[in-house]
Amino acid sequence: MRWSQVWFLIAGVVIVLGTGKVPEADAMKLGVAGPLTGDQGAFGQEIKNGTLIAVEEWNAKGGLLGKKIEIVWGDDQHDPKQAVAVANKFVNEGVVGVIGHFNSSCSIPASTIYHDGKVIQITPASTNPQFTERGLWNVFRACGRDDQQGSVAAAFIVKKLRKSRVAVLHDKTTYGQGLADETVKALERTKVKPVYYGGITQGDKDYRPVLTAVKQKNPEVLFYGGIHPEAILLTKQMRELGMKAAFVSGDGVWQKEYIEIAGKAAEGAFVTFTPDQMKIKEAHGVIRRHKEKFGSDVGAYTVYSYVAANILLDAIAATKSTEGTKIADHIRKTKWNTALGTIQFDKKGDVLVSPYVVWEVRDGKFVELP
Ligand code: ABU
Repeated sequence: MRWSQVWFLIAGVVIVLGTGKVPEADAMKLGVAGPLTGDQGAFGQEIKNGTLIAVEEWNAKGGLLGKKIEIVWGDDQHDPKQAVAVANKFVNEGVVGVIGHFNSSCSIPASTIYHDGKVIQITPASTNPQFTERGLWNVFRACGRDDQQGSVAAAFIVKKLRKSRVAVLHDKTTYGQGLADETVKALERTKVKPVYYGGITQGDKDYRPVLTAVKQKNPEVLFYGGIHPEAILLTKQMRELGMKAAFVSGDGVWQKEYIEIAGKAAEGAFVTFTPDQMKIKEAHGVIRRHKEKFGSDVGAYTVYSYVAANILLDAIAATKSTEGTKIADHIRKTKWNTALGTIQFDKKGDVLVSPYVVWEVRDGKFVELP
């Protein structure tokens, strides 16, 4: 052995003993992906914070199978191509599983890469049915699905608001158009046919031309399938145009930024999402730790991300294995006691129970309707 090699070895030992830090090669790598930056970054931050809290707790208890857990971040910027690049990077780096992505348009193409790499993927937030409808053994979601969410939105419009003139817009994404279509299907089951149906382009700044066309149809409700950045503009611009229609949307708009930026225009908007997490006693611990660590309340998908990470890490610990198929079998057959209450998965990877309710923006806050 040459002197340079001896010094290299000594330096390695000093680093490990001196800092207590586990060398990267010995860490258990967990992939966490979503729109970590960009206009949907607020949702990415929820995934980031929820998984960080989970991993810190695991590492404080000694890690996983004797190794520290290290998060490998993947910023897909809600772009399907970036998501595939992130997925390939994760598989090549040997992650033991993935929490993500946020957008269905990212989770779905990425899931094929994870499948081929035998990597488990649990999305905390992707609600498009196709994520779990393609027979992949490696996919799970902690959240519900848009066929459930769309039915609740349609029933609310028809039975609670008692409206039948419904215009439908979507952002042409897998989630946005998918949710719009599920809502339309459910509306049509009650014989309500949309007076307008069309797509907008994500990232545009002026939706007044399409809103003017919508206004001409005199709708009582504008249902929007999409995420909050565009919902902010649509809500503001429809009010600027004097449109009085109720604005109804889905979980992609259950975002504090929607209310903060849309301001008064958001008042009275309705959004479907799951029931108040503050009422789930098991969630109180992570909600409190989030406040202590980040100084803010959890968002829509923070606790979902925390739960998804815990299920994956628990399954690895229980099976004492990082083999994808073993972990997947264990996740499927286990009744999970989580921060969202008891969760069980079906064969496809969907949760057995996922209630949706309607929230209204009142005085600058989302308020769950009875
Ligand atoms: N479910 C809300 C938005 C994320 C997605 O499914 O694309």
